[in-house]
Amino acid sequence: MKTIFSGIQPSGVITLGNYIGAMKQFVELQDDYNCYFCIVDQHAITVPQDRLALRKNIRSLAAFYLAVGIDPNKSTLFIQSEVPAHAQAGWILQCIAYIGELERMTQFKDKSAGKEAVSAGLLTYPPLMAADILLYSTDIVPVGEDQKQHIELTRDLAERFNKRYGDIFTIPEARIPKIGARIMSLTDPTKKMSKSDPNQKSYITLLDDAKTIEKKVKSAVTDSEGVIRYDKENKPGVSNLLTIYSILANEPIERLEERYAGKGYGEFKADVAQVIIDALTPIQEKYYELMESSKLDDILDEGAEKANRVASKMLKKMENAIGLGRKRR
Ligand code: ATP
Ligand code: LTN
Repeated sequence: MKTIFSGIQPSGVITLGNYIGAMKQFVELQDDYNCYFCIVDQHAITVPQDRLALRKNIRSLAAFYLAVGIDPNKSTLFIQSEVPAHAQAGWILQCIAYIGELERMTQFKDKSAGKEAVSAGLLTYPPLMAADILLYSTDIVPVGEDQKQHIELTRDLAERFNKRYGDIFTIPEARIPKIGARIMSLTDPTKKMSKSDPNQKSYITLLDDAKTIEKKVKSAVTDSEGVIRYDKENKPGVSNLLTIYSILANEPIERLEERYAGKGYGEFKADVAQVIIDALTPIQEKYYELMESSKLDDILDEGAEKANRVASKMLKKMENAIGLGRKRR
């Protein structure tokens, strides 16, 4: 069975973008692959985080993974900081990476732009991500479009390491959904929907109630043409709403275009909101149930134990290949 690894940062409440671009695929893949899903809390602290909010978001993300359908009997769910091999392997891979290639990462450029103080961790974020992936001999990494460049760098680092020290790492591949790989912001449909956007109207969280969803979709930026058709270049707002509708209702975009021919944005937006509400209601019910049970901790304990077993073995291999520490007697 091939291995899958993916991670999500506990940097805020999960958005519809995270769900459509990443989590929805995870659920579909877990029957056919050996899956590891990680709460990457060490990545989250590359930008400032409030201590209490971080703790809450970690627990909440674990509950979301399960509420959307990750089955702990099929997949390993764990918290990155509970498996020390990630930071240790991350350090080694930092020493394989070049500063120039890290400075070229668009996520680094976006997140550091205009900031007075930028943490060194924001720059060295991708070698830690490479460690996450390579420790488990991962074949496939399901992610949204924005992470493609990081996976390419992971491949480069793995190949460089293998060439220098011997064939240890499996070279992973990104798996990016054909549609929905980049859900856009509702207030600026030329930017991706992001949970750390300061404007809450720009994203829908998986915990938004029906009224909030209706309001946010109603005020979503579109255009003045008044025609419902998919045209990403010229009609990014309408195209984004069509994408969301199509994925959540499992209907092709062309069929939606036909159904809404001659109809106005008001009616279309009301239906988009309803489709989102219908998709999120059952997830929310399961989420609240999980947050109140102790099941969550048992699952995370078991996940960390399994991940530790696999990751520490690979770390040892890396250290031996490089010549770190002592040879075991
Ligand atoms: P942040 O804004 O804090 O950087 P984020 O919302 O971009 O976070 P991540 O934790 O970085 O979310 O990403 C988790 C997964 O969700 C990744 O696979 C990422 O590619 C995917 N993802 C994030 N935003 C979107 C989006 N707007 N559309 C599709 N996929 C997305
Ligand atoms: N960088 C990713 C989160 C992430 C990840 C990973 C994704 C950290 N480690 C390993 C896939 C595999 C993000 O910002 N979405």
